[in-house]
Amino acid sequence: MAADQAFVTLATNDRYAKGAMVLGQSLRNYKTTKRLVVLIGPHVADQCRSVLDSIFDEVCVVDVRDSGDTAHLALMKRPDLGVTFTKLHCWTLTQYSKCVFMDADTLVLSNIDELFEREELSAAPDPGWPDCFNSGVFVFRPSNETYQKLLTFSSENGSFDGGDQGVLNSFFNTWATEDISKHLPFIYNLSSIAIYTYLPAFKQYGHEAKVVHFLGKVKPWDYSYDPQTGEVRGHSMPPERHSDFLVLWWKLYATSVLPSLRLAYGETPFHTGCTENTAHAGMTDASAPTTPPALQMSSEERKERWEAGQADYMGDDSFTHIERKLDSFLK
Ligand SMILES: *[C@@H]1O[C@H](CO)[C@@H](O)[C@H](O)[C@H]1NC(C)=O
Ligand SMILES: *[C@@H]1O[C@H](CO)[C@@H](O)[C@H](O)[C@H]1NC(C)=O
Ligand SMILES: CC(=O)N[C@H]1CO[C@H](CO)[C@@H](O)[C@@H]1O
Repeated sequence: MAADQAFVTLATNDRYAKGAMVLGQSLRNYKTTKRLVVLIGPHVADQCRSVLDSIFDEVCVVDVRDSGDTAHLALMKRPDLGVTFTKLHCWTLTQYSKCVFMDADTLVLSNIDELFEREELSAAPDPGWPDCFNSGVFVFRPSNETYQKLLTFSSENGSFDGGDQGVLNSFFNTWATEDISKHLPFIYNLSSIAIYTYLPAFKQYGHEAKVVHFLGKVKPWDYSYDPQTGEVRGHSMPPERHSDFLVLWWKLYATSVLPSLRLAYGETPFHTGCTENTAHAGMTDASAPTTPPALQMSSEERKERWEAGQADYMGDDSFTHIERKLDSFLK
């Protein structure tokens, strides 16, 4: 039974690969009985691939540009949707009857195998627009037919937010109204770090969270970590953003993932993210940001982001949405 069901994630570069490693390790730690699959882009370093190989049952390299099929044609038409097409590739995993997709910027806090009792397409409401689902975690049934339809759909119609969440919400457009069992509970099963912006509710319900989704532009791997003090640092990170979840992510990375990375890289320098090793800390891989992105934005920037579907869920603008969302769920 479990052999034909899988958790699936996606890493298009070495930074997201670290996220996938931590996610995969967290699923293993909570003793999932499902298979673990990671889709990777062609640019992920061999060293990262070998570490992914040790955590996941299957590592699938997806290069839409080389595919020569409908995906390639779709990409020629909509080059802006490159990463989206890579993610849609999860529908081709037809060796599995059912899968749960999880973004590489999520982390599980308990065993969540019960998600496989749900049907396609189950997902949690998006905190910014609750009538849309968040495509960070969703239940789906691999199918070549659905895959082809998704590709045609997105090349014809594009994506209203420029990414996979827009495509998937337009395609599975009855999600909001059709079947409430396809709504994963927001608080319990997809509690994002955004909850921190509504602290009273978080204190009340946060301990029941099963999945943390590190929404927003700044990802856990963009910070740095001091294993000696257990402190997570980021240049523009206000002190209250030192969340327990972020520390949890880094502890898992430093204890379970980093040793394997060090082995894989050997003498080759790489971006560890940890501050104790100054010789390595100064090095960055090609995809690492040279300046840490600022958390504080002007309202102009925030508005632009919001309209581009990249709301800063950790910022001020999220409070009212989340409060409304929580109220509606917790009645
Ligand atoms: C889906 O397509 C792939 C590639 O063409 C093929 O290997 C696989 O057998 C197909 N799956 C099903 C269930 O038809
Ligand atoms: C584009 O969207 C419209 C409206 O949702 C839909 O009817 C149509 O089938 C879509 N196009 C494709 C190629 O799927
Ligand atoms: C506490 C709670 O409501 N947890 C729910 C999380 O989602 C699973 C299924 O995905 C439900 O069975 C749980 O009740």
